[in-house]
Amino acid sequence: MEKKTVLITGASSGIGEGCARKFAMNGYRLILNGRNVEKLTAVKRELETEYRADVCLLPFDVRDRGAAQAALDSLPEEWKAIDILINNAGLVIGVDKEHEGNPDEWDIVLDTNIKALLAMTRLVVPGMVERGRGHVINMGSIAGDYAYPGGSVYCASKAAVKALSDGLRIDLVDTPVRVTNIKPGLVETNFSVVRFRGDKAAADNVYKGIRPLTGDDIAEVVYFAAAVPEHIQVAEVLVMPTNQATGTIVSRK
Ligand code: 8X3
Repeated sequence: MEKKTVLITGASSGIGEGCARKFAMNGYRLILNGRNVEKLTAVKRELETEYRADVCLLPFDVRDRGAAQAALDSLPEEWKAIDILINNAGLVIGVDKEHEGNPDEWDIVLDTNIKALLAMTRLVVPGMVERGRGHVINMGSIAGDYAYPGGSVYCASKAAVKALSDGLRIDLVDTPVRVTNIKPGLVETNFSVVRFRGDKAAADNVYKGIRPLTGDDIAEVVYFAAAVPEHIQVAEVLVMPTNQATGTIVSRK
């Protein structure tokens, strides 16, 4: 059987890296996007060595639509038929109140989490429709279900990911292309370090007294959504640690 091709944005660490590993061990061909070429190269080496995976690196900043278009155009012909797009790249900076936040940081968050996701969808999905097969898996968040203190702009961005996922599912309803919104709760990655602007102690505090999920745990769920038979569309998955109940209710020991 011909190998399927998956494109993962933000694949150099965290959930994206976990997804890269999971799809590599299941025989997919991987196109890995990120900004940190060194880290992407290390991931590529690991996947080639451990799983003999075919890996193509596509480093660019997802916020740069021109760079995204040029990168996709530059793919060798045999890599262009993308079966699964995992729109994973995303971030948050700061825990400021909405009326006290930094507009330049809002731009980075909203441009990455919303506009870049939309741009990647716009670039990749027409090919899926044309080929009559494909799957878009968006990385949403529990944060998109309800706002929490210090999360206003980030929560808004993830609510937008839910709306974009639902909208795309509506727009593709008469095609075989599936759309999934994965909504993780507490996952220990570099995410909180970036949120706290590099303050590692503050980041560690987020996961104190609870066993958080890992990027590999989320990859299990992403892969499940991709691997079920094609007549099954996993529309949404909310996934969190056992001792987390909502975006704000967590039991810590
Ligand atoms: C990340 C999960 O709980 O920090 O999307 O909002 S949370």
